[in-house]
Amino acid sequence: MLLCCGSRTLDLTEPLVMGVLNVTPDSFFDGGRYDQVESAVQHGLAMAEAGAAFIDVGGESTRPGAQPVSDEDELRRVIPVIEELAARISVPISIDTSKPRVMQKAVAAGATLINDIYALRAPGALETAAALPAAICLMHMQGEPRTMQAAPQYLDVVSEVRCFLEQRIGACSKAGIAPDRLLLDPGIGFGKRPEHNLALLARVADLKVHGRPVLIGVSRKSMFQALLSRSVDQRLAGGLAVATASVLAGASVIRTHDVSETLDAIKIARVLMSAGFHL
Ligand code: 8Y4
Repeated sequence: MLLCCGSRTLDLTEPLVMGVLNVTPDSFFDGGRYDQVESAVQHGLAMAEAGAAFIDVGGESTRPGAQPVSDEDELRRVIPVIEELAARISVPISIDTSKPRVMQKAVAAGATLINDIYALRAPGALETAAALPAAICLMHMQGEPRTMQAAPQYLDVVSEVRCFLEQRIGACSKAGIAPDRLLLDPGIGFGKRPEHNLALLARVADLKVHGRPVLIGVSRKSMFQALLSRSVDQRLAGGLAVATASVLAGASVIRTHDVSETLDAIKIARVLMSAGFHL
């Protein structure tokens, strides 16, 4: 399975890790200040060093209840970090945004993957992404971040997510985006209750619509509060268990805050598969 990522083609035959680099004020960042740019860049470099295959730079919090930010604020946070990382490492940089102007400037600054939780549904996003030399992660979300966890509802969550991904692949195709640029994502925690998240994780193989690779992001998410009663800094083991299970079930990319630990878990999943493990 190949992913066209700007001028590069990535081989997704072996599962890869995407490291999360938040440059949002609710983590530690308010943008632009040299020391903050430098500490974000250092964190990105450390994740690349640890073996991340992508560094996902995000300037808008997508946690439930988070406040939206302006184009200008988001650009001020992400662009200096992307420019500096792109100058210093060859690891593909991903831009976590739904805003067309941020997509454009981030790709100009060196990003080669657009990670959009709205799956290019914002006005102008589809056309903008089509014209840029970058791969795209299409994620499913029911509702919007501010309210999505109020009352998630599905008749059949797996069919509905599959159907959504199918529709977005179709919209991409109509806009001139080749399928080899697409990565798919069920959006764990985005308008989903724990039982919806579990149903999707149990069916990762069914989410590979048109054979495209699937990304799974569970790192530190609130499903571990519900399942294990663990606070954010106590969710590593739960995340590794889900990463391992997802890879065994056919996931191609794991998005995580914990790169080296997740790579170890993936390595175990892979050697188990080589030893004959199958679901
Ligand atoms: C603590 C820390 C509690 C982080 C919650 C969180 C995904 C994603 C996010 C995902 C893709 C998050 C931007 C949510 N999750 N993009 N983004 N897939 N493609 N919450 O699952 O990490 S942010």
